[in-house]
Parts: sequence; C-alpha cells; structure tokens
Amino acid sequence: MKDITKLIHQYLRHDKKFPHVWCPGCGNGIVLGALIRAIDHLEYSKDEIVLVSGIGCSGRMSVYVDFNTLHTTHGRALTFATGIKMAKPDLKVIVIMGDGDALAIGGNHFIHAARRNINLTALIINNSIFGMTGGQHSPATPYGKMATTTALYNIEPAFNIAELAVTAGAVFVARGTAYHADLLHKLIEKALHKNGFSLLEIITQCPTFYGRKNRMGTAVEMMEWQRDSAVPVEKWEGLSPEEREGKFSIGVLMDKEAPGFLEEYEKVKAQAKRIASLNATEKGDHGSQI
Ligand SMILES: Cc1ncc(C[n+]2csc(CCOP(=O)(O)OP(=O)(O)O)c2C)c(N)n1
Ligand code: SF4
Repeated sequence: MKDITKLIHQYLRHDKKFPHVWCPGCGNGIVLGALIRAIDHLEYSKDEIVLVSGIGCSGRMSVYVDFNTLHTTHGRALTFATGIKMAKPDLKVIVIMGDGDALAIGGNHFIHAARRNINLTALIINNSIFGMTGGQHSPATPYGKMATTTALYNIEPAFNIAELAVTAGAVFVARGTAYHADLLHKLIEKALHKNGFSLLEIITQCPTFYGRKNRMGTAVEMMEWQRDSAVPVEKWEGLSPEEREGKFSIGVLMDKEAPGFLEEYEKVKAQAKRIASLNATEKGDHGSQI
C-alpha cells in the first residue's frame, strides 16, 4: 500500500462508514485528503481534534474520520463548535461546511463567529450549489449560472465568501481549490496554526449537479477550470478589473492579530472573581463591626 493511502486509512473510520456517499469526481475527497495531511504533518493526536460539520455532502466528512466528531443540524455547525471551544478551549476545533450550509441558513452565524474572533478553524467547501439536495442555487452560485431552482439562469449576485469573512473581522482568511491540492494542505496548516477565527474557502467541483447544469464537462475539466481561473494573491494585486474578470485569487488574503473572544472571556471571568471576593471581604468586615 502506498504511504499516502496508509496515511489516509490511519485517520478514517474505514471499518464503520464506508463506502462513502460522494459521487465519482467530487472535490470533497481531495479536501479530506488535504485536511488529513495537514493534521498529520502538524502532529496533532486524534484525541486533540474535534471535527464539527453541517449537513450536505461535505458534511459527511465528520462521519468518516476517526477524531472527536459532531455531525450537526443545517447551518449550525459554528454554533455547536463555539460551545465546544468555550467548554474545552484546549481542543482544536475544526468546522466543515458547504457553501449552502454556511452562507444561506448559517449566514448569520458565520458573520458573527468571524466578528467574535472565536478560535476556530472553519473550512467552507464552495461547490457553488446545494449538492446533497439536488443542485439548488446557493448564495455562492455566480450570477448567470444554472441551478435546478433557476428557471433560466441565476439572477442573484454571489457572495464572495472570503471577502465577506474579511469584512466581518476574521483574523485569518485564505482561499484554495481542489485542483491546487498541495497548496490546500499548506493553507489548512496555516489556518490551524492561527490563534483566532480562521476561514478557508475551498473552491471545488460538483460534476453531478453544478457541472452538468452549466455544461462544464467532466470533473477533470472542472478542475482544469479551477487551474485556469485561480490567480496567486501576490499576482492578483497587480491585475486590472478587466484582467480579474472571471478569475479569483488564491492564497492567504488576510492575516492579522485582534483580541480573541476566549481570552476576553477569561479576563471578564477573572475580573468577576476579583469583584466577588472583594464583596465577600467587605461583607465580612461589616459583619464583624456589628
Ligand atoms: C433545516 C433544514 N433545511 C433543509 C435541509 C435539507 N438539506 C440537507 S443537505 C442540504 C444542502 C447542503 O448544501 P451545501 O451546504 O452547499 O453542501 P453540499 O451538499 O453542496 O456539500 C439541505 C438544504 C435540512 N437538512 N435541514
Ligand atoms: S452531489 Fe456534488 S457535492 Fe454531492 S457528492 Fe455528488 S459531486 Fe459531490
């Protein structure tokens, strides 16, 4: 068995949950492979990791891996993850969501998790569609594209997921693709290293619904589209609006420091304890005077 296959098997619940549900050519397996390589390279133990997922095809990831896992309700992966992190701050909490899960029903939770700067690593697998339920358009479906719920074409503009995270206050934001698999695991490592809310948008292919509806060809051709449309962020800065048309940047888009929710919460707890003990002392003094 090749080393890479051995590595992947080391982290999968292969005796329980396989074969998986993903279609041939789906990008989800590539993302899972990159996540496993990143975790292995950073030498986290399986027990240190909590993988929380929403629902959808991408949400199945938590079912397949042998970490502490939670497969949650639609749009609420970040809220469950926030609770886990608050209760067990030493655990490494990773959240996997699809674009529909994170940006439609979960959109409000997404911007507030970024704003709070809670120390989580969030991966949004952006296949431009609701995959599992049959290819409905999502907030990440580009204008003009086809979905099962658009009569002629999608008339809504898409969220730029990574830019939305930057605007909401995320301290680490990056974008990768399934095609750039090697870059992908390096970006996951960076996101895992960061203290604070880290968001990685991953452009992937759903050949079954999005690719077929939009005549994008096979999974390989969809990945070739990713290769041809992705521009490293360093080069992106120098492009004119015309040159950026139809393309997107990949790499680290934001890396800054800001106060974290957990650290602030610990400070408030310490201050509340000081106030409580002062009050107790004052009460005690008062009592002795009587
Ligand atoms: C409250 C609720 N509404 C709707 C659904 C149905 N549902 C299951 S999977 C899914 C789509 C998920 O799409 P996305 O997050 O983009 O993930 P993908 O399947 O593309 O990976 C939906 C809407 C649900 N499970 N719960
Ligand atoms: S429907 Fe699309 S996203 Fe879901 S498993 Fe198939 S290819 Fe992947």
